Amino acid sequence: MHQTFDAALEINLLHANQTGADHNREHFDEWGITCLNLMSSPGAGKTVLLEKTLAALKDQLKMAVIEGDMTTELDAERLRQYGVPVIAINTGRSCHLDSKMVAGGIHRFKEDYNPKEFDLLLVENVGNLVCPAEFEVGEHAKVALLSITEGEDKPLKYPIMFQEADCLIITKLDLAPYLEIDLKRLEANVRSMNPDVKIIALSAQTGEGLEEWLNWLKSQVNIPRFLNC
Ligand SMILES: Nc1nc2c(ncn2[C@@H]2O[C@H](COP(=O)(O)OP(=O)(O)OP(=O)(O)O)[C@@H](O)[C@H]2O)c(=O)[nH]1
Ligand SMILES: [Mg+2]
Ligand SMILES: [Zn+2]
Ligand SMILES: [Zn+2]
Repeated sequence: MHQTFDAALEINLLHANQTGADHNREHFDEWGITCLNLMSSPGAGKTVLLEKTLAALKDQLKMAVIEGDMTTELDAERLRQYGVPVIAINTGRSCHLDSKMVAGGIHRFKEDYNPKEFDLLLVENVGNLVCPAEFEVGEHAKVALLSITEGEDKPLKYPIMFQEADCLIITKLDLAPYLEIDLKRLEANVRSMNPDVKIIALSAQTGEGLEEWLNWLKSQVNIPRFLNC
């Protein structure tokens, strides 16, 4: 929930958040961990995509997850079944993760594990198409997800996340035959604001497009054994 109605207050809030994000980034860089921040509306498919990702890459990459949810640990419990550390953060009334919450999570992670042994930290943000994009958490890249059931106009109506994204995942491609979505228009809407964004359309259900996502993900992880791939 937003606590800022005043522009000056909001600038201060974002400035304080940026200081925390810089702190987190120093940890990630010291540990040699790549951190990605996954963001979308509720239900676009973040947790399902993480499940597929953990299952596919668990023998290739050492991964951990920060799972942001307002109240429950339902998603965290789903992901723990893949045998990776999952740090659950409940945000209470807040509709996004901020850098201070993530700092709390990574400090807990550091107490229980040796972070230098890890390659990739995947952050699942709270389901919300607006606020998460404004609050850096120290991530190296932002991944926005948009399911095709949401409509091709959403990037124009909720621009910040789509302007900020390094990678846009269009999800639930298997549902295309049942909808009137114009995927070309959707892509053009995103490119009008963010011409260089990487766009990957996939279905976690059928597996279509998943390989492209996994390859992009691996390209973000700066570890020597992938340089020859
Ligand atoms: N048909 C279809 N359904 C999908 C796909 N990916 C996810 N879903 C369904 O969409 C619903 C929401 O998926 P989640 O992964 O829980 O979505 P989320 O973004 O993590 O949701 P929040 O954490 O609540 O924001 C579930 O019922 C999934 O089974 C897909 O590729 N195809
Ligand atoms: Mg989820
Ligand atoms: Zn610290
Ligand atoms: Zn908000």
